[in-house]
Amino acid sequence: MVLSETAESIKKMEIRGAGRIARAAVRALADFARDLDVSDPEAFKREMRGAAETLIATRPTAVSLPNAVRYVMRALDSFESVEAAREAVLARAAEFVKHSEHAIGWIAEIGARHISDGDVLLTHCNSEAALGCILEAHRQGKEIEVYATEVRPRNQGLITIRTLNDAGIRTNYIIDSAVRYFINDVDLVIVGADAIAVNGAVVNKIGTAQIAHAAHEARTNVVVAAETYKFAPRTIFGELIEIEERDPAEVLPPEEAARLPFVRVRNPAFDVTPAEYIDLIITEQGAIPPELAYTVIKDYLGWRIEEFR
Ligand code: RUB
Repeated sequence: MVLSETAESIKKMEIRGAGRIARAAVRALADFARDLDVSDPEAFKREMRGAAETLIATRPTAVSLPNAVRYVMRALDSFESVEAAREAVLARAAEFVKHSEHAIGWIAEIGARHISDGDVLLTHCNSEAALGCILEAHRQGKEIEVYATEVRPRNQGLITIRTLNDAGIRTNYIIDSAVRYFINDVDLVIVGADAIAVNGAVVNKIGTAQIAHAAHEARTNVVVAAETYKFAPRTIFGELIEIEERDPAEVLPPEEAARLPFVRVRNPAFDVTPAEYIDLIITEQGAIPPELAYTVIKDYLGWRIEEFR
C-alpha cells in the first residue's frame, strides 16, 4: 500500500484503533523511505517530513499516531547520507512495530492479573489492549463473562463480540445506553485509550466517560489498558488533546438531515474521562494509578517516543 492509501484507510477507519493506526502509519513511513528515489539528503528529509505530516493529519485524537511517527522521524535528526538515513528510518520503524506488538502481550499478562475467576467485565469499543487482557484471563482458565457495547455510530462493538465469541467467552451485547441498567452486574470495566493526559485523564471512544461515571457511582472499578505511547507528552505543557468530530452522515443519513434544517447533528468520536473515575492504567511497564501518568511520560516517553518540533 502506498502512503496516501494508508492515510486514506486511516481516515476512513478501515484501519482503526490507536495501536493499529500507529503501526500502520509507521509501516507506511518505512515503505515510503524505502522507495524514495532522491540522492540529496535535504530532499530526503523534506519528502519524509511531508509524508509524516500527511499521516499525522489523518486522525487528530489518537496520540499514538504522532508519537509513533515522530519516534521514527528522530532518525533524521542527524545523518550522513541518504542511505544512512533510510537505514535509520527502517530500523526505528521496525523497532516501534516490534515494541508495539510485544506491548500488547505484556499488557495482557499484567491486565489478566486484575481479572478474577468469576468476574463479569464490561468493555466499550474495540481495543486490542483491553481485549488482550480479557482473552488472556480466559486463556488462564478464569471463568469470565463480558458485556460489550454496540458503539454507535460505527458499531466497533461488532468486532469485539466476534473476537469474544471466537474465543468462546460468554458475552452480552448491549446498546450503549444500557450500560447504567447493567452496571450493578459488572465487576470490572476494562477499556483502551487513544490518549492519556499528564493529569491521568483518559481519552477514549465516545461514551467511555459516561460508562466510567456510571461505574464510579456503582463502585465498580475501571481499568484502562494502554501502551506507554498512548500518553501525550505535550499535555505537560498544557496542550489539550483534540477531540475528533466526524462526518454527521455517520449518525444520520444526509437525506434525512436535509429534511431537518433546524437540527445540527454532532458526532464527536471520543470523550475525556477524568482521572478520578479511573482506578488503574495498565501499561507494558506495569500498572499505575492515573495520578502517575506524569511518571510514564517522563520515564518512558522521555527516551522512547520523545516529542519533536
Ligand atoms: C478506537 C478506540 C479504542 C482505542 C484503543 O476508536 O477508541 O478504544 O483506540 O484501542 P476508533 P487499541 O474505532 O474510532 O479508532 O487498544 O486497539 O489501541
